[in-house]
Amino acid sequence: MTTDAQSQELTDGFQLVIDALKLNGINTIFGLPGIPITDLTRRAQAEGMRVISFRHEQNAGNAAAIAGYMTQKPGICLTVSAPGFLNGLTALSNATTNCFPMILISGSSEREIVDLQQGDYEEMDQLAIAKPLCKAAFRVLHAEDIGVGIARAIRAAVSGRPGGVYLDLPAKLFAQTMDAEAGKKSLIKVVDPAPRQIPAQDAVQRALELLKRATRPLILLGKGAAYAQADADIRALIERTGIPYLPMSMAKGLLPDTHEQSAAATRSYVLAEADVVMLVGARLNWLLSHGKGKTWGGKDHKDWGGQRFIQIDISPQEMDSNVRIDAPLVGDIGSCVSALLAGIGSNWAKPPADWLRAVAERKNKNLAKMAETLAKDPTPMNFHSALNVVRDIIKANPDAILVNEGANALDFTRSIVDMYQPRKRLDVGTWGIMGIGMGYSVAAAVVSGQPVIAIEGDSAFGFSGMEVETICRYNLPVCVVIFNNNGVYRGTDVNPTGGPDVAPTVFVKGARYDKLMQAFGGVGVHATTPAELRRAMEEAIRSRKPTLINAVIDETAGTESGRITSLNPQSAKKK
Ligand code: OXT
Ligand code: ADP
Ligand code: MG
Repeated sequence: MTTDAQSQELTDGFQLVIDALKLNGINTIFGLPGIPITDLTRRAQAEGMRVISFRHEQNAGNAAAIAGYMTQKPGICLTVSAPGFLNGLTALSNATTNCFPMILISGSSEREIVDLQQGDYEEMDQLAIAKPLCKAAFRVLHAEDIGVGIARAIRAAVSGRPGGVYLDLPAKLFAQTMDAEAGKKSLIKVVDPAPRQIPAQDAVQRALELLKRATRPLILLGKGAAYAQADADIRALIERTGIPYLPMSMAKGLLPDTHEQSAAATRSYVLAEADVVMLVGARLNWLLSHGKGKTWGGKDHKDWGGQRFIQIDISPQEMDSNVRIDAPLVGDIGSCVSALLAGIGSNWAKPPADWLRAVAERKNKNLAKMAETLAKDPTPMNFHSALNVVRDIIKANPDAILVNEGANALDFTRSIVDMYQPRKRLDVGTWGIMGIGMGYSVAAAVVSGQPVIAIEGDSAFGFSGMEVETICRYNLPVCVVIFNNNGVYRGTDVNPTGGPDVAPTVFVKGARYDKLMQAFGGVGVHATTPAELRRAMEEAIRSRKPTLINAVIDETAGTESGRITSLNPQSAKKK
């Protein structure tokens, strides 16, 4: 029934979801259609949104997560109920672990039936399942609450420590109608979604005093620092203090890896020897050996190495999570770094010359050793000779985005391929997760318009490989390079029983992944030498055509788990 106060026009749940997203500047959806969200994808496209359809929801979810990391706006992943939702959930959980803002929106089945467990189509209590795996989870039951639901999801994803948010939209909601004018008024344009968090002045002073007293200071840049987009101030902080810095994997390029203060090439030395370490958007988790033990110069694997820590992080709870933080600096990185810069002024004393000299000597020795290894051209091609090519290509195309997963294919790429710009290296992150490759590549190309180079282990690629069709369908400038060594870590394991099954880590030998790309109209190249690889990569960058290069790598060249062999449990019992 309409009254005088109402307009004649109606709107519905589908429309309100689209309007709420657009009102908040969100114009891209990564998803996979089906009941009950097929019409939502159609109508979103009709309303001018970019709707990127994937072949599996995990890849759409990974795309949303990395879009969030690159843009500071929550990436949206849209899925169907139960199985689609579960497929997206790994990505949501991974986004939360990595502090990337995203919103997983899943359609869900009829509440009354789900709650009585009467066996609805794709029945599942999705909200309850999502809750422990993400930063926040909400459900909207009424069309007039869609505006609030989306506003809450956006705020939860991007404010404070960013993370993944689940938004449950039951099928019935989409079809609900309401007065169009009232619907419009119910929407919320979120004001200041990620408010700055200014650090306390005494905390800034404490940090500066500790830094001033250091004789062997070190700055550690993590992906939180890259996310913060405070690039110029971070660079100024490093250059004005003259302190050597170490970039975590995804912070590579925040300052060019060729910067003279980078200590990346002498990681073990600086971690063990530093006396004061300032963490900027990096956690003391497994990737940093929990801030203690032999890596940090401790006597045994759990012993403190004697370092004093300053930690800049937006999350107060991160402090003391592994070792004592002497100077916690809680706030957003932009605000913290500019407060430090104000305190540092223009005549800050550089670190003692003997520390800088010791770091530089070791670094230059390692760089020279690496240059020697890279100059070799063995047959068959190995990780080093192939990556020497990738290194040159990125140097010549610093705008290109590098996606990277695998074990050896990951670890060698990280240390060999220099990055020159912020947020250009996207990889397996905090979990060391396989399967991010094609989702990240699609989103990186869609969000930035820049060429994407994905360096993939052959196992890693398999987790999301079907998305090469997606890459072809949207004609994205993605060049996938598969480091094909016939398996997980190596292709040389044998079945000790002599039985017909191959070893668990071994794949079909000599597989031709390039033909997979050709099946969808992309360019497929089989490369067995660095020269062939170089030609194919140069052509891919020039043409911007979807390309997959099957780079054949010596199957004996890798090691178990790459650089993290020691994490494999070793039983004292003899095999
Ligand atoms: O200072 P030192 O002397 O120590 O030297 C260091 C640097 O100083 C130096 N360096 C340099 N030298 C010269 N020049 C330059 N420019 C330079 N830069 C650095 O080099 C060394 C090393 O430097 P780095 O790397 O910085 O230091 P280090 O000590 O390695 O750092 C420690 C870490 C922990 C920070 C680092 O190693 C790191 O970031 N590691 C991440 C590891 C990771 O996440 N790995 C992925 C997981 S492995 C495994 O779990 C895999 N799975 C299981 C699986 C997973 N993950 N997920 C799912 C959903 N299911 C299953 C699988 C299935 S990997 C995998 C597939 C593997 O097979 P593939 O075929 O895909 O791959 P291949 O192995 O290629 O076959
Ligand atoms: P890495 O793996 O590179 O070491 P982590 O993911 O472990 O990085 O750490 C990133 C840290 O950055 C998290 O603790 C997160 O709370 C923090 N962070 C993310 N964004 C910001 C920001 N804008 N300001 C301050 N800290 C941030
Ligand atoms: Mg492999």
